[in-house]
Amino acid sequence: MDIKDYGNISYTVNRELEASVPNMKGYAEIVGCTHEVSKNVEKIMKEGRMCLTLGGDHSIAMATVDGHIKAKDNEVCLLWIDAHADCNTNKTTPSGNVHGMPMALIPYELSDYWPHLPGMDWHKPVMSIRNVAYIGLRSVDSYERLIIEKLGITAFFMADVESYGINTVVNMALDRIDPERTRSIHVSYDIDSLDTLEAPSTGTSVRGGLTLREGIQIMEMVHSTGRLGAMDLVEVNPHIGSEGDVKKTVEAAIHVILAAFGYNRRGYRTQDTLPL
Ligand code: DIR
Ligand code: MN
Ligand code: MN
Ligand code: MN
Repeated sequence: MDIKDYGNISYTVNRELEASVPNMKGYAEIVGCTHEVSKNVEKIMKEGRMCLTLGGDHSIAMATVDGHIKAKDNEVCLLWIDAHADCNTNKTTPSGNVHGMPMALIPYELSDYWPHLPGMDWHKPVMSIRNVAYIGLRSVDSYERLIIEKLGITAFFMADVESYGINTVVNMALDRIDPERTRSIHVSYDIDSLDTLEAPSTGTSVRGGLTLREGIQIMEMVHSTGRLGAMDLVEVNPHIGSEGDVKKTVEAAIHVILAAFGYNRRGYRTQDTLPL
């Protein structure tokens, strides 16, 4: 497999933007970073590559999805694997954390709920919420629930994973967001979708989450469609927890990524060329 590390994103911060929007912590940093992320994802994908973006704060997904869509002319669907719905606006947020907002910035259907965002002129809502599905939800704010129900967003909560099994959930999600099975798939994978026991080193961990086995199965299934275009693996925070916690979390992230890019738990046939 031809893998290229494009390195870290470097960006400049316009400090004057700092307090220009209420209830968005780190706004100036996020504005500076996301624009660069979007340009990089677009460029890398236009080189014919799949793009894996490692985070870091989930707010980067507004940029990775933007770059993906610019590279693929709109034929994209989005799987959002997360304990949280991340669809607060700066008016509904209980925390001011922008990683709780990217799903409200991505779809057309929520664009009217935002004030002008200075410095974010490059960013336009880029896709319909009809092409988005959540998997793994178990910590949803009341305004987020209202948005999910009002817009009819395809959402598989942990209770659905429990009832149907992860295999059926992934198939139902892809049926809903890509009925023709033609779109480039963007997976935005928050490591906190996994249970705290599997991935403790993350900022807002919630018990009762996906097992690593379920988390891997999602990405094996996405890989087998042959249409994975881009993936974000976010919210791994090595400053949280013990050395053992960090090791466990990073290992979980690596297994999920390996599955996304073709590592096969069955092993390989002798005639296969190794994907990695
Ligand atoms: C909560 C927690 N819904 C908020 N959200 C997230 O602050 O918006 N935690 N995304 O990771
Ligand atoms: Mn989350
Ligand atoms: Mn988050
Ligand atoms: Mn998230």
